[in-house]
Order: sequence, then structure tokens, then C-alpha cells
Amino acid sequence: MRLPNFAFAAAAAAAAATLLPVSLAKTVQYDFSIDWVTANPDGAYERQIIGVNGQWPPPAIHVDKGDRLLVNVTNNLGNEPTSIHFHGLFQNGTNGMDGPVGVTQCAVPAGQNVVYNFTVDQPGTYWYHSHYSAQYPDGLRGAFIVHDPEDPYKDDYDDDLYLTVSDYYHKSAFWLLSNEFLTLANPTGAEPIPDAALLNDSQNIHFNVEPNKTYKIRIINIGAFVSQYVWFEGHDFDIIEVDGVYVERTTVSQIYITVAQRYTILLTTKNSTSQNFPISASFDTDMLDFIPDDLIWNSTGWLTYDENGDFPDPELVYEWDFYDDFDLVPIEKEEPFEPDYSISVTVFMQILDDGINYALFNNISYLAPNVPTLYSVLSSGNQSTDATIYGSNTNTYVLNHNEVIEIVVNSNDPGTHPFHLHGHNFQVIERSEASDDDDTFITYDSSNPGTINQYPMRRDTVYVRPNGYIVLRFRSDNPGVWFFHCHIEWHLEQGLALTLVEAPLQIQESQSIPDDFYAACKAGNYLYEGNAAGNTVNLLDLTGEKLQPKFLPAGFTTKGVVALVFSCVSAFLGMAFIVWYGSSELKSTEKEVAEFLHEPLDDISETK
Ligand code: CU1
Ligand code: CU1
Ligand code: CU1
Ligand code: CU1
Repeated sequence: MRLPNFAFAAAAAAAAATLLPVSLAKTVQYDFSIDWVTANPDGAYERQIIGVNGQWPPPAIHVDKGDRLLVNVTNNLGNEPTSIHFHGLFQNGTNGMDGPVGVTQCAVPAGQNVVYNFTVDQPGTYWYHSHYSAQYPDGLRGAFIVHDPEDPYKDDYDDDLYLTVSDYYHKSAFWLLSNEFLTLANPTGAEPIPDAALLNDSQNIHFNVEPNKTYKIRIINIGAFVSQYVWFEGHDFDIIEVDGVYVERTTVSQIYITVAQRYTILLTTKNSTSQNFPISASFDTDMLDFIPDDLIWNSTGWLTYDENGDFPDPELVYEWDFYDDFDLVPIEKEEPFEPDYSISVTVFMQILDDGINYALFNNISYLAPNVPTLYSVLSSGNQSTDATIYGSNTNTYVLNHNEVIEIVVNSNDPGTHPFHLHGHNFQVIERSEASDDDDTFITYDSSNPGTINQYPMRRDTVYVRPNGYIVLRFRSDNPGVWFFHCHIEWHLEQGLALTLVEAPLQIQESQSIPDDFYAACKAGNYLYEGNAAGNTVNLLDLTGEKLQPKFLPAGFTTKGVVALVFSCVSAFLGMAFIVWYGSSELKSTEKEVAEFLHEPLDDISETK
């Protein structure tokens, strides 16, 4: 059974094909015309949104493990470029099909067509989304399901469903970026507050269930920003897969799912149809700088045993009781890897000298190079092993082939950040607790490790707690250029990303880019050869590369800039914003900024 609002012909065809044995790997093709459509999923605001083939939400992609997939993408948006990333798929040997603009391809300009063509050799639950700037919150994202004839749990369920959870904005992401988020009026970097929460891109959904059956439900957070707590009232359930990794069956009552994460669960229904039960998803409101009066941050659907029965309101919850994914145990057990090479980055958010609040790994706020980094690899010969050629602002690390790579992220930020690595999953070796004191950071010390599990959980997206750290390890067995970044779209746009150039000489030996992707570069007047600046003669000459703004002179603090900005704004509006300075903590200032930004902005545009 699939949800009624997801009845797509291609999905039905793929579902029928799941009956084939794995030896009959086939080619599955989806034709995607990317276009603007009108939608109103929360019933509160009709907007233009990015759909596929004239429909929104976009279809789920279904393949069987081993299949070759062709996604034939035509950009019919007219006014925006696009790209598609297949989140969690390793793209082994097909790095050019990974999708992030500036990393492995040029943006696909309006009117252009490209075919993503790759073999899917991993089972489980994924998703796809635009990886052009902050475009995916404008609608271009959907489920990507890899059915597995050798699913170790295949005898344990009767039906296979999916449930997407998502925050949702009424205004376009590009409007929010340029009018609210990355502006002088937002010196604290307060993220845009979502307008609504969606379940399966709708609200008040019904999952029609039968008694005494077990349902496999693939839960995917396709949102842009907010983590969610998810539970099924009156029902415990078993986690069996996270981010494409089968795990030992673990019974829980609630999960916490960041954007981009997936949890596949088995849920067994009651033995009678006497009652319907709420399905609940609730924002982690600690991630919001303030909560507008009209925000409904809980979304409710129902496990519908009886369509004619009552649909009770959810019970009140007084305390979160979610399972800590750190303790999940993969079915394929691996002891913690010993690192050959360690990358250590510190996260912080800071105003640079253009007055905008940026996110930085160490001292670098990622800026996409003029030439996609993969295309620089392919046009740089032996110099591809020199990180210099990839530019000063791409935060690039060149990795040797077949080593164990460690990434340590120390977060000097009071937010929760879900970090994602392309092309791999990683062992989650350590994750510290949070620090409630925003001046005290819990920092990784390899000589004094914290808790390490015997068989660490593996996944492709994991959160770091406020002011805490994570330690991740993986094997560099997948030559390619892989992005590592916070999956909160707003933070990615603030620059919270780095680039891994993994085994560049092996990429050159075995991979090439189809002509349609180069044609997209040419049509958009994007550079596709040479170093990060597009210099093809002297690869060490980076003249013309993009560079981040300078740091503020010593003595300028974020708090001081906030006061300065808001004294100007308050002078203009005749409001007393200046009273915050010195009398309130930055966190509460962020709240005021967020509240301020939630007001109509026509009045303040002249202050910039
Ligand atoms: Cu990804
Ligand atoms: Cu993603
Ligand atoms: Cu983040
Ligand atoms: Cu990404």
C-alpha cells in the first residue's frame, strides 16, 4: 500500500518490478520536467513551488538494488538553474552524477537537459533534492527508495510505506536569503522561522492500516532546517535501518530525526480496529530563535484502523523520550577504524566586514569556486594532488586512496547542526554532550576519549550537540570530490562546508563527464576547466577566485555590531532596540532579531 496522494505511474511500475530477482538488474528511467506549479499544502498560503512534470509533491523514486537509474532532467523553470543530488548514494565511479553545484557539476541553466545515469548498489532509504544554492526548500525534494531482495528483515513485514516530515516556508528560499537571512538587518544570523510542518507534504494524513500486521515505514526528514521528534501514539516500534545501514532491531517509543536523516522502522498494529491513533511529529523548538504566535510546530496524522471511527487529538507530552541513535548497532559489524589522517575543524558563526553573519569551519566560510572542483581535478593532471589549486575559500582537503579518514568537528555554536558527508557513510566514533554555557565548549581530546561503542553506528548524517563535538571515521575507498557540510540549508548558505578531494589521480584514471553536463556549463557561461579561478595555464595562479569578506578588526564583537545595527534600525523606526546592548545576552538578542524579521520588511529595506 502506498499513500493515495503518491500514486505515480513510475512508482507503480517500479513497485511491480521489485518482484524480480536481483540477478535481473534492470534500467529504470524517470523523466523529470522541473517546473513551477501552484501548491498550498498547509491550506494557509498558496505559493509557486518547484514541482516535477507539473505536479507537486515530486514523485518518489523507486529502484531495486543493482539497478541502473536514469533521471532525465529538463530545467523548465525559466528563471532559475537547478541540479539534483541523490542523498546518501555513494556514486562509486560516477562522482559527476552526485549533483552539488560547484562541487561536481555546473548548475543546469533554464532550458537545459542533463541525464543523471548511475548504478544503485546499496539498499535502503534515501532522498533526492536540488543541490543548487538553497533551492530545495522551494519544493524540489522527494523520497528515494532502494528495494532490496536480500533485505534481512524481508520476512518481518507485510507492507512497505514511507513518511516524510518537513518544515515548510511560504516565501521562497531565495527571497528569505536576500531579504531576511543574509542581510545587515540580521547580524546574529537568526534563521528564518518555518511557517508550517508537513507530513508527506500534506497535513492530517491517514495511514490506513489493518490490525495484526507489521508495516515497514521509512521516515525521512526532507526539511530545510528543523529536527523533529516523531512518534506513533500507543505503539512502540523497531528501528531496523538508518541512512541505508541495516541495524539490529531496536525497540523505541520515539525518534529524533534531523533534516536529511532517515529511519526505517517496523510497526506492528493492534489486534482490533476499535481506535485510531495519532501519528505525531514535533519541531525541536530549541532550534528556533523565537516561536511566532501563529506557528503550529506539531503535525498530526493518523494510523487509521477505522475510517468511520473517531480521530482523537494527540495526548499532551511533557517530556521528550527519544532514542539516542549513537547506540544503534549495524548488522554488518565493524570495530572502530584507526585513523591514518585526521581533519579537525571548529565551527563558529561570525560577522565579517560586510556586516553579514557567516558560518565558518576554522577560519573559512565556503564559497563555491568558479570551476566545479571535480572539473578542476579532471583538468589538472598531476597538480590535482595539490589542494592549492582548488582555491582559498573551498576548504579543500586532498585525501589518499584507501586510508582511514577522521573528521573531528568541534562546535563553538549553541545550535544543533546535522553534518552530512557525500559519497560515504561514516562510523560515529564519539559524540559529546552539549554545553549549556555558551562560553564553555566541549572539545575533542584524542588522549582522553569519551564513550566509544564496540561497533559504532554508521550513517551519512549526524548531529553535533550545542557547543559539543563529534568524531567521524570512514575509509577513502570511493575516489571522488565529496562535500561535507551542515545540512541546514541556511547554514550551508552561510558557508558551513568543506571539500574532500579523494584520490584525485584515481578519479582521472577511471571517470569522465558526459557531454550534456559540459553543455550545461557552456549554456550558463560557467567555467569548467582549470583551477578554482578558471586559470588553465598556471594552476597556482588563483587571480579572480571568489574570496570571503575580511574579518572585522579586533575589538569588534558580534554583540557590538548587533548594537550598532539596531541603533540605526531603531533610529529609523523610532523603536528602542538599542536597549538590548549590554542588558541582554546574545541569545535573547537573536530572539528579538527573529521577531523583528518576522514583521513585514518593507519598512526596513531603506536601512541597508
Ligand atoms: Cu548528500
Ligand atoms: Cu542532502
Ligand atoms: Cu548548521
Ligand atoms: Cu550536500
